[in-house]
Amino acid sequence: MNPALAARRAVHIPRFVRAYAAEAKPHHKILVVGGGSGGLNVANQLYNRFEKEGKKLADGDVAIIDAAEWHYYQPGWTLVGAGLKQKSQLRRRMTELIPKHIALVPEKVASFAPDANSVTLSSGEVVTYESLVVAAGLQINWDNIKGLSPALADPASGVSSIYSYDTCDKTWADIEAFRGGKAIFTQPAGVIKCAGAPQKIMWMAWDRWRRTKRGEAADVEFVTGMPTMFSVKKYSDALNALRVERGIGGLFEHNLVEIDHRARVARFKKPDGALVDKEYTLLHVTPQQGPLDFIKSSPLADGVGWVDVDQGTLRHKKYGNVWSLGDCSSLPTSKTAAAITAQTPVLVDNFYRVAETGEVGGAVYDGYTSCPLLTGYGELMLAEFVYGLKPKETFAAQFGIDQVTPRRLFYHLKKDLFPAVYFGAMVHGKWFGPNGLQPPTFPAKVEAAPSA
Ligand code: UQ1
Repeated sequence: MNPALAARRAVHIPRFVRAYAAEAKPHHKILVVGGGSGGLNVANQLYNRFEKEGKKLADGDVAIIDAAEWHYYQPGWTLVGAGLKQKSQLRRRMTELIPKHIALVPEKVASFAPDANSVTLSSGEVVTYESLVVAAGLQINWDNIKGLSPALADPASGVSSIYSYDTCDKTWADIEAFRGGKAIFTQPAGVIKCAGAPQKIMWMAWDRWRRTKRGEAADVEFVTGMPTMFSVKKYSDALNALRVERGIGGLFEHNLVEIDHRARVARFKKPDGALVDKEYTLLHVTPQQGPLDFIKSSPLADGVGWVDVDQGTLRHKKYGNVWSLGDCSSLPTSKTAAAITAQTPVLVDNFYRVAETGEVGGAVYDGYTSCPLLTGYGELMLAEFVYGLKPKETFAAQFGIDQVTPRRLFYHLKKDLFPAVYFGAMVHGKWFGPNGLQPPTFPAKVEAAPSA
């Protein structure tokens, strides 16, 4: 046996602890709140940037606060719901993902005190910082839908959701158990992460039933609190045409508010307050989502509860040493891991230039985000867009391929490439979305527009 492995065995240290983080201290130069996609990506890219510039930080100068035992690849939960992956493949222990030069504070944040450059942990301890990056994600409000929790807990209810680790495999079990009847897929009114996921799982279920000769018996309906299939018109129109072509019902501006899982009735609310009850055999629920309470109640929040940052620089509008990205931020774009691949390098560049010169540079986030819309087994429509809901398609730009047409190549990006590059590179700060492994470069300063 190799000596390192023997030593580990001797003291019963499991393999995942090999990269165990630097020591947590009462003060860190850079404090990152959240060890999800945004937090891990930004903590590593910040460390790597200072090192590359010859200003290597000491072990523990960068710390991540996160109490979670597991880190989840959430974009994979749709694949679990569609029977394409095992959920246990898509998570890692947090300690396994944090490199030894970054500290892990395995606690929850209770409150922020940006005027004192500190956060208070739920243990009561206070941690101070020079700079703070908030990448805490969002909150799923399961209890906003009356009867949802007991419906999810009952294995025979036919009610499931791909929006949690605990319930995403129930979705696949329900799809497989379905023999016919009414199948309803819901999307709430308001902001959610990955706004395409509520219909992706519907397209997969529809295709699965069709391929297994259950299509005729399935009456499928998409019931959404939103006015259209998708926010970007180009993709929305194509998805709506697909819905009609496939004989799938569409009910818009109907927001799920209550489930009676014994009677198998779902209740929806219309904008005018009218209630509509619908019977179902299978119900896939996308829960309501919003800002985390500890952010909402903090001085960092905007009027809604998101961390109030500049949409171009990602710097906090009031506190110059505070930054934010990902789901918890106020950035007016769709909340996805793909968005984080574009946000992180901009944040890091501006952060570094502020540290060096006191001012942000020329890095400006254009709102890039992407939604790989599974439309069936072996096909995917790759929506990519920027602020203003304008398409910005990587493959259209490079190869002249219109991404509104579902393709097998895109399907394999989502199913095979993205999960691999996520754990192989992105969590280490080494994946740059459409740029691949190549970090984008930014001008030191935005060129002033030439005067007329
Ligand atoms: C991406 O980089 C990424 O991260 C791993 C995803 O995973 C969730 C994505 O969905 C997308 C679309 C990207 C962007 C990358 C390319 C090559 C378009």
